[in-house]
Amino acid sequence: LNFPLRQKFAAQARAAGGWLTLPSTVIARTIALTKGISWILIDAEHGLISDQHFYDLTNTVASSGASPLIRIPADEPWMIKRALDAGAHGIMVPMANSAEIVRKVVEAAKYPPVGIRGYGPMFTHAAGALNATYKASANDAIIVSVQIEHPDAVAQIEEIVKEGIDATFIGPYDLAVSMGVEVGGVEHEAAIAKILEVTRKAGKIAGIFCLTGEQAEKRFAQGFQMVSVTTDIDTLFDGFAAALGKVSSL
Ligand code: 3PY
Repeated sequence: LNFPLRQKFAAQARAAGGWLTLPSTVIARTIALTKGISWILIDAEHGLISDQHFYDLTNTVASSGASPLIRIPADEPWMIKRALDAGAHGIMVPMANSAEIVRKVVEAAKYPPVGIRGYGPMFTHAAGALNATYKASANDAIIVSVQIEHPDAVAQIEEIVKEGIDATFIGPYDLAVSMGVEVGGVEHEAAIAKILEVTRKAGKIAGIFCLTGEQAEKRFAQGFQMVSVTTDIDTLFDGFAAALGKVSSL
């Protein structure tokens, strides 16, 4: 299996991603074909996407040259199984608030003897291989990322990064809400800096969600390696607002 996002990780290169909340293959392809995108997060936590859309979206993204990752709604092994069986190149798990949760996530994402993932890779076309060929390299190729977005996770970050994950991925908005602080305030940025430092010291990939190119540039410059630049729905809001902003007397 040869995943574009793995290639970025191996090259220690910046991995810029798009965020898909709408179950549209047209939108998925449009974003995936945008120069500079190496991964797309298919959001089944907060987006309108559900597992019946997984197969078409993963295949659209992968065939457009980017890695499809699926954000599942919660840290449930059966959700991890369904996302990976649709050929996702990786998963993102929200609210990974303890090392124990993270250990179970990793187990669910790996075939035995490493983990407990059930065998059903008949629809993993987006990963580039099926059945025995897929199984032979899935454990090494699949990207496991966990979201650090709660003070409990920040408190356990040293233990979390020792688990068999590839990446921590900060959800800055949830982190601010769960910490009870302002986005971009001193405590918020201190928590983000700590997660970044501990993750990188452990040799893992540090990721973070951003909503603009300016934010993404700042986070890459700080040392983050996997950064989203905006979302489909935010782009629509911003584009319409910008166009309407030029029209008077509305
Ligand atoms: C957050 O910022 O909380 C996220 O998880 C990104 O959607």
